[in-house]
Amino acid sequence: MPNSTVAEGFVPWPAGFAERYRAAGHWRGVPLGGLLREAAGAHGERIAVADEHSRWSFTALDDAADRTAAGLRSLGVAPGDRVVVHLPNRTEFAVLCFALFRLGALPVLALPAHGRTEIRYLSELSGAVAYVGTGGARAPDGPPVTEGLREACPSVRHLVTVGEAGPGEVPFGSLTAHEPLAGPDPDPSGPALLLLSGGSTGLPKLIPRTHDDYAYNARTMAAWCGLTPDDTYLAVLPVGHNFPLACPGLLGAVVAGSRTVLTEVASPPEVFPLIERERVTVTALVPPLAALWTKAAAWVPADLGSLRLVQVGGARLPEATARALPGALGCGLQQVFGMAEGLLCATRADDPPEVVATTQGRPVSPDDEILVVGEDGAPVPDGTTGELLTRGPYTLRGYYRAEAHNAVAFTPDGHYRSGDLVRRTAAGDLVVEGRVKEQINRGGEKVSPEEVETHLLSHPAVDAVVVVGVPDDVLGERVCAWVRPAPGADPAALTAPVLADHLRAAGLAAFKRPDQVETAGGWPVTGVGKVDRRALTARGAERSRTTHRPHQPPSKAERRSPA
Ligand code: OOB
Repeated sequence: MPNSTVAEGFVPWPAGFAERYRAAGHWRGVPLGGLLREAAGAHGERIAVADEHSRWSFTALDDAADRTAAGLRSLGVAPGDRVVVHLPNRTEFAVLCFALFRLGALPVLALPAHGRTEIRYLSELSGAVAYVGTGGARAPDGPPVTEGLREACPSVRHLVTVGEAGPGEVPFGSLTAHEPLAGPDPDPSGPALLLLSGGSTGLPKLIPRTHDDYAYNARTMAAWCGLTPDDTYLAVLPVGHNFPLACPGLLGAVVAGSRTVLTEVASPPEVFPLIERERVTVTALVPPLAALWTKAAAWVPADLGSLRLVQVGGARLPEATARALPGALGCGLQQVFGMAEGLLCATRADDPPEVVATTQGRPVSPDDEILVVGEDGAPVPDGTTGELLTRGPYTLRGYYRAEAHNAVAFTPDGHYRSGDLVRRTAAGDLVVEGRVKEQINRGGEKVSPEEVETHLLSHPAVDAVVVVGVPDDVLGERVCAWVRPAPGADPAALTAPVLADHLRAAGLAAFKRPDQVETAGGWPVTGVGKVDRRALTARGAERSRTTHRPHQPPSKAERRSPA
């Protein structure tokens, strides 16, 4: 029986827009499972996905998806149900997601780094009926991920395990032992999956992506990157993230008949030999990884000659890295400014090198509408920085089950307020200049200050806390916690490792742990009485300069500062 709650939490495009996107050929009415079916027809025995454990042809993946869909159905997973997918970069991720697409159930895409807290939150928010992971007892760090999940979140009826299943867990492999599912296709205009947002304020939200819009997303990016069946795409970023999943990523590769290699390693000594062995042609990186690979090319012995395109996105790419990367890795660079909410901007292979080095490109669809507006909400001229608002054929019209938030996150005419500050050049390319949203971008990983603050507040020695992002040479930004010690607590005991342990025990992802901790008796407030986060960011940067360079005499400004 279809689960009506999916539709209840989903905001569709107004009918006029939907008609326009169909008429333009953007929305083809083919569900995501159908993309794999088409690829199996066209590319049959060619390899579709591979990792160090297994390789699947398009035909074999297509068949496994049908069988796994039947296996999930036999567990009681029904069309419209949500299933938390918490898997590393392994081929099982592809088998499972296509099985869920076939069934019309929705993957809720968690990241491998997520811990018990995030998994519970996502399960509750989505009302998930099942969780698929690599075994609750094998949390990389922190408490077992699935410990108490079913009790805390009674909608979760099944724990499915890739690898060795523990007591009460269903082995993933047993799901494929079923006869292929023969059922009706899901409605292509309905939601197909739920992506996790970085969060503009408060806790991360769920982003519904429909079959139609996500297929268009993947197809458009595959074309933008010129993917063909001769390409091999390397998924090195966590494939549950929109960038390596569909920009063009795994889905774009399936659409184009390219091969996807999934890997759990990212460090040059491990991944460069893999690129050589698999003859990888295209991959996607975040800026810190792009900088590391660029430097490592000089000292890691491997033939990277197969690489033709490296996409970099998720956070601001320093210009120096953008200029050095093509020469060092011997390939083209594409800057990508994207968001799980939809809009994708990217540079193109035929752009002048200057544009590729200094801009984040332009929207990839002719029907992406963008507005750059000032504080008064009115559009600003090209060359002036303002907030980016957008709507289009693959940009959401509302977060899932978030009515109150949607009222502020969207304009009345349906533009999504990205929270990003951009400038449009005369040629129409966008340059990301900053943001207005309260979010920390730690090397592409998004951290909600409020979420970290909530967890730090539960530490007995913490009386009050404010979390900000401080500029960092390697990460772009690091997580800095300003802590006011509780009365009687020893400020010297409130170190980064101590707070990290607290967050680890709470089951929060490692990338949210403060890299820097500063103590203070209070903080500056703005004219309207709110915490002055900008001042705390500046102070955090200043403090780290003074504490991390003990051998340098303090500058005049530092000597004057009371910090
Ligand atoms: C990608 O998606 P999300 O949802 O993790 O994060 C989106 C946010 C953007 O709103 C922006 O604040 C930031 O990440 N961002 C960039 C950027 N690309 C993303 N900031 C500066 N420069 C860039 N190139 O991060 C994402 C999704 C699809 C493709 C690529 C990245």
